Amino acid sequence: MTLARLTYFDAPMSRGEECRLALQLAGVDFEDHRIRREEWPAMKETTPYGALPVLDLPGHPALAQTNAILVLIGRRHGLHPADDFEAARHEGMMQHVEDLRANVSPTIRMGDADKKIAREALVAGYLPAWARAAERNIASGPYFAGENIHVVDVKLHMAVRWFLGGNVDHIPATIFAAYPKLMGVHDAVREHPRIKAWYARG
Ligand SMILES: N[C@@H](CCC(=O)N[C@@H](CS)C(=O)NCC(=O)O)C(=O)O
Repeated sequence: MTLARLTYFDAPMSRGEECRLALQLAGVDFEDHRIRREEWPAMKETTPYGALPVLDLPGHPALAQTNAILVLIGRRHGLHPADDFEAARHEGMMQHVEDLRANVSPTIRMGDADKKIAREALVAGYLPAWARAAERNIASGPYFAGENIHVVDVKLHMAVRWFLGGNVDHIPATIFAAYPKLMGVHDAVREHPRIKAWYARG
């Protein structure tokens, strides 16, 4: 293996897509290894933690856990702060996005009636509280820490994008519309030339 290889499901979503976007932002030439759902059961126990994404770098064992992957890419390519306190502050926000996933993802596997009840409760309570907390911790923009983009911004972008397409039943596409700093990070990442180039590649 001579290239970095990022393994994830074949969809532009969630933790895998944020690692792809971070690699693209970093200018890393990588193999975008996409697997089919049918391939996953046989592969699961071969991965470090039984989950994707996994990053393989030449000369190293496989690396898993999304935030660890993002921090490594960020540290190596100037997309994560060198100052240890500021880095920890970014990692706090990255964990905040994982907390969002931990609260919303269980509803994916619910039946329709339970899903509706659970998601309406999230819309009434958890999701606005999550967004208020995100908003309190974002600088004046356009990015989380101000003028410069970091891996945390990619993660916030993906969190907002999850709902923005209106594809999550019972959660309005506008759920984060009232939070200008959060939306601003989403938009600034979307408009970054390297991110635009990723989606323009066809
Ligand atoms: N804590 C892990 C969670 C990884 C995770 O749950 N990945 C999901 C896809 S986003 C997965 O592999 N699901 C299939 C499974 O758990 O079998 C991380 O941050 O990477």
